[in-house]
Amino acid sequence: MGFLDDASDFIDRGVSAAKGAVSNVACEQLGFMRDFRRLCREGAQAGYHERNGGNASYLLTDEDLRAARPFFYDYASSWVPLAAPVPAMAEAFVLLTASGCYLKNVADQPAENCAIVQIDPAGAAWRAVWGLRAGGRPTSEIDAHIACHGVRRAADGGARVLYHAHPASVAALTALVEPDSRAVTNLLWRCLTESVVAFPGGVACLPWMVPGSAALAEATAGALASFDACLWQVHGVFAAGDSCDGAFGLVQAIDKAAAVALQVRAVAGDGAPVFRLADGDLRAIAAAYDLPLNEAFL
Ligand code: 2HA
Ligand code: ZN
Repeated sequence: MGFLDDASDFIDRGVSAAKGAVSNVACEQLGFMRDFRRLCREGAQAGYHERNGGNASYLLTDEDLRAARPFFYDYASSWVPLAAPVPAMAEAFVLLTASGCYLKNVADQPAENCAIVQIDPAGAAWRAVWGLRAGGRPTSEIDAHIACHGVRRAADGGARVLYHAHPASVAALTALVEPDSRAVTNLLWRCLTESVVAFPGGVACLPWMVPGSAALAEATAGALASFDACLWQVHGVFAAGDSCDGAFGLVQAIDKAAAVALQVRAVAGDGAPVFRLADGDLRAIAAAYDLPLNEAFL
């Protein structure tokens, strides 16, 4: 008996649907759910989610939890261990997209394409308390999501949203340059004026790793301790935000800069561009907007 069987078992009881009908509200209509559904729709419309590409998560606040709890199943799934314990996430509740789901379908069918999971008191396992109405399990990148929420929660009270997208520009650019965080940040900062405004701390860039692996989860959590976004070589980007708009906007800004860098490279070939932002320009923008520029990356 795998988790799939357990999930189908508790989901077949239809408890959530019944509760929604009685109160004439749906978990899907809660504010955090609506934001999350819109994030998935916007990401799909932006072309970031071919097939089942990409995934997202949202760390519930106490207020969200109070609003959502009445919709939770009476019988949660059985506990499933995480690849590595994340003590900072003990007892947290996290909304995640489902494994294999197409993000374009999340907005219309959240209960089938998402799960709310509860983390156990040791931060070592999760169980589904809502969603997955058609069975299945949360995203294959759940270990990266929980580990990253953990480092952010431990450091600064958390980035509510983690968003993994597949912009073509990021896959292409990281095929052309070494996965060096400083070099990649420089490229993105210097080819587009607003880049330094969107990510003054820079971006991390990891070498290629197997998607969904414990190694990728651990390395991404390490990167997210210091950066708001981490590029995965020839794969995509994993970004943190205080809101769905914040995480999505950051990915858009990285996508735009990566696309410009590629266009300049395609046109200029080996020739140097006529203009790139210099250190002084980046410092001037940071000073004008009072941004915490990562000087070590200049
Ligand atoms: O959810 O994008 O990295 C599918 C993926 C894995
Ligand atoms: Zn991916």
